[in-house]
Amino acid sequence: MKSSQNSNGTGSADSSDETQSDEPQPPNSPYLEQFGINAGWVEEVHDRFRVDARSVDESWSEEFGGVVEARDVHDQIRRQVPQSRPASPGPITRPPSTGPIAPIAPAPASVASAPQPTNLPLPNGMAESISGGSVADDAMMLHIADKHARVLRLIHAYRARGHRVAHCDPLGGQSTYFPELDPAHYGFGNENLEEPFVAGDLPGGSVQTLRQILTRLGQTYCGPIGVEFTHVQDPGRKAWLRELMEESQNHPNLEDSERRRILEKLAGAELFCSFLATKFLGQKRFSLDGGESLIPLLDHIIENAPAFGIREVVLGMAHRGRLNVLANILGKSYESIFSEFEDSPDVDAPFGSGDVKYHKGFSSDRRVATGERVHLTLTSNPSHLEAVDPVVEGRTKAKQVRAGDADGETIIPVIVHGDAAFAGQGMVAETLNLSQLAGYCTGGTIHIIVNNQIGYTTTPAEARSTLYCTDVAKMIQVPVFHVNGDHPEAVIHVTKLAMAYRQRFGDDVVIDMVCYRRHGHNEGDEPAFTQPRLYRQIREKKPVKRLYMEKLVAGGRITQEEADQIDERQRDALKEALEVIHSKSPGPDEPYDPRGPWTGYTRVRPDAEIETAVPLDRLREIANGISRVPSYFNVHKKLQVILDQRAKAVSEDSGIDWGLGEALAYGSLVLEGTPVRLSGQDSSRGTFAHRHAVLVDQDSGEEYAPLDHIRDNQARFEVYDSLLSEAAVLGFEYGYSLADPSSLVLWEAQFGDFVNGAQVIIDQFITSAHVKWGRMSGLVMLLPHGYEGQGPEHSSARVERFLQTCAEDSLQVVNCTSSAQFFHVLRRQMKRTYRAPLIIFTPKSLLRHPKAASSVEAFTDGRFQEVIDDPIVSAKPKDVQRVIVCVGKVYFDLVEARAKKFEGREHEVAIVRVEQLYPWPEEPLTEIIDRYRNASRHYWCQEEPRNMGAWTFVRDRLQAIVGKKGWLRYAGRNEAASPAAGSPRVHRAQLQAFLEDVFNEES
Ligand SMILES: Cc1ncc(C[n+]2csc(CCOP(=O)(O)OP(=O)(O)O)c2C)c(N)n1
Ligand SMILES: [Mg+2]
Repeated sequence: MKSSQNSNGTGSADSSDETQSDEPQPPNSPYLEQFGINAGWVEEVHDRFRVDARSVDESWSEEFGGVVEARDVHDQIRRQVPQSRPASPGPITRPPSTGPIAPIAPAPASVASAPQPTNLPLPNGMAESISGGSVADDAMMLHIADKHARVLRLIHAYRARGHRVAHCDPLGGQSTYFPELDPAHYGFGNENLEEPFVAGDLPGGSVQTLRQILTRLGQTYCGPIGVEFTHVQDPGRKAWLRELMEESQNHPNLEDSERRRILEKLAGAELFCSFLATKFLGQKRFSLDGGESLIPLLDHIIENAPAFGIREVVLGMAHRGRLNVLANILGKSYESIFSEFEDSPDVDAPFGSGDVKYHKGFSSDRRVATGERVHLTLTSNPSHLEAVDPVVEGRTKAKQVRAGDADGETIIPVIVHGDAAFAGQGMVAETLNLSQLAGYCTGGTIHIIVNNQIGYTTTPAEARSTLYCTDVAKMIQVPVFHVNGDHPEAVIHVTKLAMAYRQRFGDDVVIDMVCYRRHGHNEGDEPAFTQPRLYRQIREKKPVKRLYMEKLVAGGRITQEEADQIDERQRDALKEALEVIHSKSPGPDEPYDPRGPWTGYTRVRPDAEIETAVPLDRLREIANGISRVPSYFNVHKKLQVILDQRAKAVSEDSGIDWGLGEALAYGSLVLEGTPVRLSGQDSSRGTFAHRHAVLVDQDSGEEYAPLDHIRDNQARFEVYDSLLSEAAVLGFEYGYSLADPSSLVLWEAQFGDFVNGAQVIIDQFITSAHVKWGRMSGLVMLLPHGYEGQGPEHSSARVERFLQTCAEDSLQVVNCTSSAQFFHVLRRQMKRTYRAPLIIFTPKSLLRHPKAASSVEAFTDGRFQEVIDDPIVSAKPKDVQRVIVCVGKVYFDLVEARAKKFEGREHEVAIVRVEQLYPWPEEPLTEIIDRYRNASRHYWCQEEPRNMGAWTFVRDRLQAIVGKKGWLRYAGRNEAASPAAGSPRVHRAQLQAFLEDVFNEES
């Protein structure tokens, strides 16, 4: 039902107008008396009546006083006040003395001239028609109700819009006037300040003077803290936060010991910045100067973590202040950090090319003041801003799952962002969107924006279309605290609120710490080139530590000597560390010894192949298990047929297709104690309706995953249909794999073509994290790939791009041609202690191709074959004239074409499948090629265009194997700009053309 406060047509769910949202509004409907709770509905009828009198039942016409009189009734009622009311004195500028209230500047002309309360009497008969009482009493009653209602609107306006004039900007850039916060906007002036009003749910009494009301509201919502929270739809969350803030008036009330700690942390932050600046002049360090309050903020989270039951914090952050955080929060030794400035890394470190100092991760155990320990992990991250966000989330999730922390109460993610990046990067929205989804929820992330009001040289006006850099976060219904970074106590206060909120409600929270950047983007930049006026102002600003220290000294909280001692201690520690590094070279700061869950895993690829076969009775148990549902469960009829076929395929050995092969792999792993987690768009059913890992009861809609119910004491099987994102979901799964090497973690693209939407995660993490940061991952990517005439966006998973990054054992890249091969490679991924990401180009049409199905024996006896020799010709290798080495489903096209073109002479052509492209299977391939010693023609055949697929990767490697036997020829599509033709006819013609080529006896 539409309520009176929403007569403009916007629903309460619309957060675009928060003053009109779901807060209780004063009852100002003219129909309230007569129609009680139906007043809103009557108003709705009235609204329709006003637009078109014929659209409502005739009986209403009289009620609404006829067409013409009805039109303005609502407005008139609102404007009526009794004769005795004094004329409005106009807007007040600032209520006197009792303390700061909202900084209310004189109203602009438009507001001053807005309709003010007038002294008009009610028109004859109006009051009677409403209440049936006497004119004078009713008019008075309405006047009083209206006045109180206006105060309640004012109160709500402060809650919703107080942040618009809050003093959040240390550079003083915030507005000083916002019309809805001006008492004059509601018809109040100085003469009303001492009048008592109904204060609704505002703490301080149900009746308060306007001055008291304004004072509390101003202090709560318009000081150094501005809060956006009325967009949160849940009344419970909103009320909880509102009470906490209004009771305390958002005043920190800290103990002296807390104040001293803040000062120490600020001193540590500031001295670290200035020390690096003087000792390592001109080197990039992305200093925190201007945003030093980040350090006491993070310190507060960690120090207070145990009190909230938190024992581990997983951090992610970009360049700004990272070194400072490493030193002052994670406790990375100054020596280690300085040694990186001296560029004296340990050249014998067991992993590759490394990374710059402000990207490296670190972890430590920190003992807090109470003696309890908090484990801290700062995730390594690339320059690519915000790309680390989903990685932090996935990593946290895995840690939570391993620890049995279902609600995310003991292990929490904290991500520090830049203002420009938070507003600009789509990854932020994608990651926020994961936050409440089953399978991805981490119980709430504390987001901290180091809002220095600039991004490189870009100002906020250029960097975003939104009011705040944090506006994107409002989409997930979470509070946003804007706070002035020059007020460290206020920063700590919002941190307390944010932590408490996160722990209580399991939601994300955002702290927008508004500060400034004292230097250029990096220390070599001259900021005045682009922001001369801003930097003139910044140059004159006192650093936050100085401001705070002066405040504490002036308030008698600390003596000047004590303050100096704090500085001195920090300075000495820094100096000492520098001396140590000059006298001895420190070792690598993050030893590459696999620790914790990684103990026993290795990045050194084993030479020996591992057994991955599974005994027949185990296969039967799995096949029966996945075909079984609880007796009450009503499976779709067609699916029941598929389930029955699956059980039979194993018991009768009638061919195990792709979907079943995959299920057998997962089933065997969970029975062996290895958890399986698969996520991707529509992955539970499978894009191609081949997986059916989750069944849906046709009556109740209940879901059931048979793979999770094969046996009582099995490991978890989880499959999640993800949000429609590639980058964040892949980043999440990669992060998950970082913290859990003993689970099979898979991400599936809907079509492999969409994988380039996640390119940054692939390039910056999956393929290179090992050599940059020494991080292992056993993530599996399933990328449907294959040329089937479905056009340029449903054909190619961009094989070439993965192969281009293959070096130093960065990846394993496979393209299997049978269900058993798929089964074995999935099992191999977990059965070895070797961990490297596995890219699998998965099929589409082959999913149901009888030739891609495998016999039971291939599961009970086999293992993954990196290369598959031709089963037809291998008995008579000497007869082979032509060797075609291929990859993927084109193998089946080649076999078919050979049967036609070399009918009766098939044994003259060997078709060899490379199932693993990287690591390149040189040895088995050499053995096979050498066996066909009489062959004079050697081809590489692929279905992708020549400039794509594996050709450029394979050419030199395969030619080296073919050697003097001849030159390697290419058979495949011609070079192309787009991966595949749009027309199925062209697609077929291209296929025919290269099949002609490869079997052409003249060539
Ligand atoms: C995805 C991406 N695009 C561009 C850059 C280059 N870049 C580095 S820092 C920066 C500005 C970041 O501004 P902000 O997020 O406000 O952080 P600040 O440096 O101000 O702390 C840019 C554009 C990058 N690192 N990543
Ligand atoms: Mg910035």
